[in-house]
Amino acid sequence: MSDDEIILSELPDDELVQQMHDDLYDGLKDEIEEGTHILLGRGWQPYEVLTDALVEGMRIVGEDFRDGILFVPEVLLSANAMKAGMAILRPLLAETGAPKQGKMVIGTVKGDIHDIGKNLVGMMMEGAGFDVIDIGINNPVENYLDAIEEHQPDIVGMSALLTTTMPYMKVVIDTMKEKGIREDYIVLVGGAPLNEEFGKAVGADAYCRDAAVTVETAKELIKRRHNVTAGA
Ligand code: B12
Repeated sequence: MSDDEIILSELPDDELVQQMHDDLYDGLKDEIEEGTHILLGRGWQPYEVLTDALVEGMRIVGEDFRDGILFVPEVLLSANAMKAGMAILRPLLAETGAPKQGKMVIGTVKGDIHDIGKNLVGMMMEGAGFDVIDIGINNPVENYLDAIEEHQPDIVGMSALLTTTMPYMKVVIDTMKEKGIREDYIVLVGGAPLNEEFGKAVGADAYCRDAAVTVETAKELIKRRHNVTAGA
């Protein structure tokens, strides 16, 4: 059977998810949108669609990008297809009616244009009841400072996907220290090349390996902060 004869809605769940991995790999936006709708229609939770179909698909893309099998133009198409699926899931994830938790400013650091992970963290945080101010990609320290001043968030989140851009997180945190505002905010960092040790080394409150961990960590740190304030 050739590819164009595949009718997504006729595939059982596991084959459909497999097909979505292939379609994400091939950057087929319409098919990813269709597959996302079908899984939701079958009662899948938005978070399951996100992780099992989209994030897992992007993981495979990442491996072949790393191994020189896929190149930037192809990965861009995959990223666009993934974003189309995420756009369908976003309002559903935000709809949980969770009580308000706090405010987060999030952005990708200077020199770095990767935004899928950041967007995903933003979506999940919104779903958990946080107001999220997304300052986008390629942010110099001034952008973080401006957003902090304007929005007075509880949390500042920084994303970096490149080993060459992740040291910039320290520039932002050190500048916050110089201005005497570092301790006023919870700073969370994330992105594929980071780890816990790096998070500590740059002076963040926590490194979070994925969006779900970010939500849990954010809630925990906010709670701790409130307890400290209440006890003071
Ligand atoms: C998609 C992609 C691209 C797309 C980006 C499209 C977009 N709009 O984002 C395009 C094609 C543009 C691209 C470009 C490049 N890329 Co690229 N890219 C990727 C790829 C395949 C997937 C990234 C992704 O979206 N993952 C899916 C999301 C869901 O995962 P995530 O980002 O890790 O996010 C999760 C966590 O990390 C965490 N998290 C993320 N951010 C934050 C923030 C906070 C605050 C918190 C708490 C948590 C958190 O939670 C997220 C959700 O669970 C990765 C491979 C990989 N293994 O990561 C390479 C990768 C990151 N890219 C790489 C490279 C080299 C490049 C280029 C330099 C290639 C080139 N020659 O031009 C350019 C750089 C452009 C630039 N200046 O930024 C390398 C980096 C290598 C390194 N050691 O630095 C990687 C690792 C691929 C590889 N192995 O070679 N890329």
